[in-house]
Amino acid sequence: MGLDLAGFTTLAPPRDAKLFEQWLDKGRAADMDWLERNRERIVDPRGLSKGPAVMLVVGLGHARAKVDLPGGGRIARYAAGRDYHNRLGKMLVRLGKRLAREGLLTGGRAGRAMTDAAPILERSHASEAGLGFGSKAATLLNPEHGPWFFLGELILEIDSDFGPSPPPAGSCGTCTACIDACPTDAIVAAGQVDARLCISYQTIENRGPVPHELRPKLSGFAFGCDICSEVCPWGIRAEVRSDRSQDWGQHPAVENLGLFDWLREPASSFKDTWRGSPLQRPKREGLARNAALILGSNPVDGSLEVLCETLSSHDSPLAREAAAWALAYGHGKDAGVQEALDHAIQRESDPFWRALLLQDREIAD
Ligand code: B12
Ligand code: SF4
Ligand code: SF4
Repeated sequence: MGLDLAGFTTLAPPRDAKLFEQWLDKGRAADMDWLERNRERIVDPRGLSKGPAVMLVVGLGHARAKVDLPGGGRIARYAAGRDYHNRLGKMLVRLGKRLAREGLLTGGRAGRAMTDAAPILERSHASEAGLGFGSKAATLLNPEHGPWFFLGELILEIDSDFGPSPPPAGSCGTCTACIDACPTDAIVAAGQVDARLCISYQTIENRGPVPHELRPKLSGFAFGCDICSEVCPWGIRAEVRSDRSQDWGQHPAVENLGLFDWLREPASSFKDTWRGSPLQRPKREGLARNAALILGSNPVDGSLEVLCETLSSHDSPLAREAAAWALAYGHGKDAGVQEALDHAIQRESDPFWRALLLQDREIAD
């Protein structure tokens, strides 16, 4: 059905449940409250089926070359084309229907199809289903696809006992390339990522301002981050061996729009512009924030004007504040910047945003 990897495991508590709970207890989930809310379900997913069932875990490759935006800045490779939640989700539903048609399911139809935003610990179940092995970067690595594959699951009532499978041969060995390369030191211990420090969290999931100390470290990533995958020897090998750019395509907005466009996108057209793309997730103001921060660290021809325009007239305080930081950090000595910042501070009545603007203003001094 076009899937690259598949394996069964029992519908049972994931092997890494304890590690997940420790991760939550240390606050490493940042503001992703849904993980805490679903703690019990994640730690024991047996409630996902009424009767005895197995979990079919599948993998879909997405390796491709790095994705630069026109005019500068980058996005995570997985996000360049079609949204995997839709594509993989549909594949799983089709697969479930087909298994049912062939009379293979005890209950007559497949149970829940899941990918990503589901209350289960996907990487742990996937390693038990034999799809890959856990790594120091926390990514699940597969010898053929490296870290470049998505995971999805289907709950199936089947009349046989499909137990866990051993993971494929491979390991990190003595390598520490991802830990050494992570610009924000987000890999706080082998296999443990603190989302609060991770560029991927900050540029995709965080709905508020990115902490000041992380802003200069985004390393050109305006959405997601691939650094720990790109430096991984398993990732480097897979990039060439299993390129999937043709299958996933490139969204027209990724192909044609640059960071200036992200800052200028009107609210009325945002949905149409980004329809079908994973870049919709941080919403219009999140993308504008990210664009401003990247331009602040890497000023280019014309960024001064676009950032001034954002600071004075964007309707989102999140975007305006990011533009203020970008102007102070990247253009602080340019004519008119300090005045523009003073003006923005005077106009801002909300104490939360005003305090951040004052902090930005100090950078320009
Ligand atoms: C929340 C989340 C995030 C958060 C937190 C990530 C994290 N590492 O915890 C943020 C937003 C930062 C994030 C980023 C990314 N994510 Co994400 N994310 C999730 C999500 C929804 C839950 C993850 C979770 O529960 N984390 C808690 C930790 C404890 O569990 P874990 O991440 O699975 O990590 C395992 C290891 O840490 C291991 N472990 C713990 N301690 C130790 C110690 C040692 C020594 C070892 C070896 C292992 C180990 O146990 C865990 C379970 O097996 C899953 C989907 C899902 N429902 O599971 C996708 C998922 C993990 N993400 C995915 C992807 C693609 C990414 C990014 C690559 C996206 C990008 N390019 O920007 C980055 C990679 C960052 C990284 N190095 O992990 C894929 C991973 C595919 C793969 N082959 O690994 C998933 C499975 C989504 C999917 N359906 O494909 N993500
Ligand atoms: S995704 Fe980027 S910021 Fe997050 S752990 Fe990997 S290298 Fe670090
Ligand atoms: S870069 Fe090295 S240590 Fe990190 S995940 Fe890849 S093999 Fe493991």
